[in-house]
Amino acid sequence: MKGLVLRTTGSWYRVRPEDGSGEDVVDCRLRGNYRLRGNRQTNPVAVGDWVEYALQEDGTGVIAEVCDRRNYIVRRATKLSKQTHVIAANVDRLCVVATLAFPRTSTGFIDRLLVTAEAYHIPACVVLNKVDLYDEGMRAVHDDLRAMYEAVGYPVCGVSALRGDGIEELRGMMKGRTTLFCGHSGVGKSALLNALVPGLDLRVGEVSDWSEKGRHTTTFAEMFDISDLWGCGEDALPTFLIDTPGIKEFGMVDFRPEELSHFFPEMRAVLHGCRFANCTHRHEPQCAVKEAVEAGTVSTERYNNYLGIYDQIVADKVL
Ligand SMILES: Nc1nc2c(ncn2[C@@H]2O[C@H](COP(=O)(O)OP(=O)(O)O)[C@@H](O)[C@H]2O)c(=O)[nH]1
Ligand SMILES: [Mg+2]
Ligand SMILES: [Zn+2]
Repeated sequence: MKGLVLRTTGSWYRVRPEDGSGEDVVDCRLRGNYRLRGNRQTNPVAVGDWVEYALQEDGTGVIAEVCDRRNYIVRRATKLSKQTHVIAANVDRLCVVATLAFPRTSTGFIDRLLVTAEAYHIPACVVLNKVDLYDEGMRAVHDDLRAMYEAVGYPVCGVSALRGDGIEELRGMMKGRTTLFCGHSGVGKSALLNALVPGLDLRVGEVSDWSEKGRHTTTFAEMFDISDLWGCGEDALPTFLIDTPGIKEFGMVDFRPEELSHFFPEMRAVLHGCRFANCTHRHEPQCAVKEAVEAGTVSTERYNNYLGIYDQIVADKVL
């Protein structure tokens, strides 16, 4: 039988049968001799995967096979590990949830997620939550960030899960798609999903950065079918949201330093103009990217984040 993985918790996978409706789910395990495809991945099955499973007498299932993925997105399993963790599979959009209030998200973190989304060909957007907490200074920073990311082509949405600002707009952006929500713990991902989906009732503010300190908690993402927000039964528009636990640092994997600038769309647009084909856009003469930074068409902030990520990738390769 075929089904969709809605949740993974350690060795159990919650699967919804392809022809199942509403609350039908089967808790599955992996077949005992299941082979990891490439042994670098810590999780062979991720939320969003379609799987083939067999139903057991006790009502649980055994997953025999993971169907081909349309796409997926990965991060480093732990800080210095070479292993990768698949965050989710078969998604239409990555929604980077950030906030300028507490805990303030750096553009460095946002850009690591955006670069990864580019590398895996997943469209991305940025949601800035907690606008209800803004003072004038934060409002100004918000407007600058919005201008910066929109100029690159990423939709930006200012919202308040608490007060309701921007929720209707965000709902419109989710419609008919599978959207993956990623961001630091505490930025309000769960609160946002609750605001988007009446009755969802996710726990808010439960996982604090403090309790996770020093240990790497297993990542349990969860996918919600919210198709019924836009019609009923057969007519409902297939719409899914994926909530993820907070990511402290987003570890990128498998990037080569020389290809990094291709994942900054505004740099990709000009880098054919560099004098050297293998230009790294750091210290080379006649670099079209550096010229674009000076002309203001590539923002200094994004360029600095490029340099930071570049150095980090190089350092990781040496390890
Ligand atoms: N003021 C304000 N607080 C919010 C907002 N959204 C979430 N919070 C608070 O931020 C904390 C973390 O929210 P949560 O949804 O658990 O964050 P998550 O870790 O990203 O899922 C909770 O105490 C929420 O009440 C918002 O829009 N405004
Ligand atoms: Mg949460
Ligand atoms: Zn260059």
